[in-house]
Amino acid sequence: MLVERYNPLEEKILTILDKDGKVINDELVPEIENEELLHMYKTMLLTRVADTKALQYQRQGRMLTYAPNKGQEAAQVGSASAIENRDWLVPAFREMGAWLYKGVSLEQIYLYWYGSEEGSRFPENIKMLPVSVPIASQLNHAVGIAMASNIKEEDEVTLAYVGDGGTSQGEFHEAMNFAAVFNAPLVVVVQNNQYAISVPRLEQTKTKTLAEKAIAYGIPGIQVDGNDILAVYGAVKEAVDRARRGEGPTLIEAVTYRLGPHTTSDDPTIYREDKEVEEWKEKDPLIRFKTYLIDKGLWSEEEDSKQIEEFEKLANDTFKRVENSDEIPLEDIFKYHYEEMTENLIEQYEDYKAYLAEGGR
Ligand SMILES: Cc1ncc(C[n+]2csc(CCOP(=O)(O)OP(=O)(O)O)c2C)c(N)n1
Repeated sequence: MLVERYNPLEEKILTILDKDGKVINDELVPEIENEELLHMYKTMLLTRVADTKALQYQRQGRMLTYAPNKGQEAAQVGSASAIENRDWLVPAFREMGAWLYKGVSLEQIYLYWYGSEEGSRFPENIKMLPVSVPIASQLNHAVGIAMASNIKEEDEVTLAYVGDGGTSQGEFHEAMNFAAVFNAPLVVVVQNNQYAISVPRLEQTKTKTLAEKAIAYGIPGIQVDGNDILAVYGAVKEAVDRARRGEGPTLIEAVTYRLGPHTTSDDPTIYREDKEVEEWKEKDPLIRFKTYLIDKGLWSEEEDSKQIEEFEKLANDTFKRVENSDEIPLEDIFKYHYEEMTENLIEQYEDYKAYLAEGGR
């Protein structure tokens, strides 16, 4: 078992594909069909393209605040591809690859960041909760779902996400403890992207890893190279299988890096060195997986360029549809905070209406 072989207290981290896309742990390569490998790669690529585009739309004043995913695609797709349709996915807010993999459309994702709650209304067959911005609050919901699955004797597992910063919230501890005590079929993936806005991981906690926190809850924990999609998949799949067998929750720390800003309101050059970013670019999860697929004869640079063009067109067409959809009445923003609008809200609503009437956006 990977969780026994890679004890976080011994600072062991699971890597299968090295940064050049070469397999360094042959016997640990998970069994994944070729077609599935390609689907995983294409989902990562779509995430990269749609994410880059979203940042541009925001900079052009066409989108609200946006939280970029660049650099974290393997942690997202590698984990989401290890669950099945019947399983639940509980997001934080930086998992575009996982949402796409789960079947959420790009249109809905763009709608969400465009400010429409319609972006959170998923079709019935997609078992995913809406994006959760209050840090770590989603984890208690995730444990609740997993406990309910046990009570209802449903054969389903819940996969939940949180960031490195989120592990300092009270909700993280409550959720992990509840999950362990009630043997909930839950897998928590911590996307350790090294920063909680400007707070570096080293200032977040005194423990050497985030995975070792599992030990205090009495559950398995493992640290994986979050830029290696095969390692992420392998660890999450093992945890999902364990949960489905009724053996309770697992905590997985995917060590990755946020290559972009925290959100579009952030300037990361203030708190981190370009050199560090450059070093992490060398470990780009997308390039690593692409090299692996090309070496396996499953993909080529030509196909890659063509696919990028197709995805760029898809992103632009999708976003134009979102922009041109007239689905968000302005009053929605103000109307549903309270049963009746407060004086303050009425004033803000009127102000904003006037601003729009003058041609503002
Ligand atoms: C309860 C709560 N406190 C503060 C914030 C403001 N906030 C938004 S993102 C963030 C940092 C989150 O860091 P991390 O969990 O590492 O996730 P990342 O943003 O790096 O993906 C904070 C403090 C919030 N959204 N919710």
